[in-house]
Amino acid sequence: MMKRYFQPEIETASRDRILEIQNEKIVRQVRHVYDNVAYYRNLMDQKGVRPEDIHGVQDIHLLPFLSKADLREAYPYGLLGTDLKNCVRIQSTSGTTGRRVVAFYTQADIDLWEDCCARAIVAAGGTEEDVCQVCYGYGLFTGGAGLNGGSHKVGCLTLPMSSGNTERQIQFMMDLKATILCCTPSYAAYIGESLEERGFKPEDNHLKAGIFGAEPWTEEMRQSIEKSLGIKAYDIYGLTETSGPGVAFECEEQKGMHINEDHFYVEIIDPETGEVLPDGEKGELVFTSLDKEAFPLLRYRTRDICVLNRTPCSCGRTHVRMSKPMGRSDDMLIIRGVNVFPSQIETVLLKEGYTPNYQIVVDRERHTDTFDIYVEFRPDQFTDLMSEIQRMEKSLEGAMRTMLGIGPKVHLVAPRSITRSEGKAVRVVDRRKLHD
Ligand code: DLL
Repeated sequence: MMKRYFQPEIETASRDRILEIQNEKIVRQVRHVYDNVAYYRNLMDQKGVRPEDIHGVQDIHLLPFLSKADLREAYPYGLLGTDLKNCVRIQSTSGTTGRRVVAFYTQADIDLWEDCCARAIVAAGGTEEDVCQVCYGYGLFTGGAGLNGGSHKVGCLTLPMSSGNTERQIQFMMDLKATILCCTPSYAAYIGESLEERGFKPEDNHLKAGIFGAEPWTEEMRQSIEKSLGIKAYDIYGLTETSGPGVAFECEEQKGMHINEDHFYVEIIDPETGEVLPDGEKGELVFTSLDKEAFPLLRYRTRDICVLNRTPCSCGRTHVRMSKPMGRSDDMLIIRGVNVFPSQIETVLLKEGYTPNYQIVVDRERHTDTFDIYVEFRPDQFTDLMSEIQRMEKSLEGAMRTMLGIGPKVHLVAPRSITRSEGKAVRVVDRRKLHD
């Protein structure tokens, strides 16, 4: 039978009940952390906060924040909340941006994490009838392991593909009639493109839904993927520090992601002052894990910028919704003094009828920033008529200037000449850092 929720009693619990659960858990969790994590105990002592000062979530603001800098300082075992012998797994980030996070899990932690992913799969229409193709990376990255575990819990037939080898992805997808696709949105777009190249139409595959996350993507990108694969595309959010994917997920409304509030307490803060902001204001997401044993982070600053929405959702879930992250405070480029988010560029490209295949290159020449965007022609637009190329480039430059308040140099390049990603896309090459 089609289930609407994986754990209905908690996913549709009354707000009073959710608060009751959170209050109960936070008291226990702060005690657990204070007793077991010396690093955080020191931070609490420095701030003069004792576990008995925390009576419920209304007191969370008294606790110190944890940041990526703390994670680096405490690496690898400094934030461990239990004996290593109780841990059964680690997962880690790729460390491409210079941060390597190693997160630890007990079996109970993995169980709760997989529940969160199972909720996301059921929200996307997943049942035991489904064939769920997981092409997030397996291994240290949390994407593969998380969705794999969730898919098992739902009872889907799970295809543990991992990322890459697109030829094989397509063969399994078609031969085994995959109905749910899990991967990064940029890889989903690439799979769509590859199917089209092989002469498949959207209705030729059996997919009905996709669960895409791990990197920012726009509404325009959603529509483009939905069209090319003939599916409904759902967003999923999470980070290694909080277990992985499944902290929040979209329902059929596709208007924000429900945060699993029985496991994560969420705050939005002003990234400059650390002040807690009221719902509806844009700020940095801060999570407190309410029941993790091995890696129990309290008030962890994600650097992701977004807005919370507590209006009731027609899907029946009562958990608060977060907007799509509108970039990270550390993803923002400052070019000639102007703040530029890659998502703004993606929005313009898709609105103007281009594909989401682009790369931003920023450099510095004679103390001035240079700003170039490489964009692929669509195969049907491709021309070698110089005047036509220049006209298209100028037109795109104008649209970019209107959106960004700063004009890039646009270079149209041949279809498929920008390297495709199988995991998180590399959208920005900032060469300025090499000189400074
Ligand atoms: O990306 C976990 C994940 C795997 C999420 C699969 C969803 C699906 P990290 O590698 O630690 O973990 O990267 C976490 O990725 O702080 C966000 O900046 C970004 N991110 C994750 N999901 C989304 C999303 C995984 N849906 C960082 N939209 C986070 C935008 C996202 N950004």
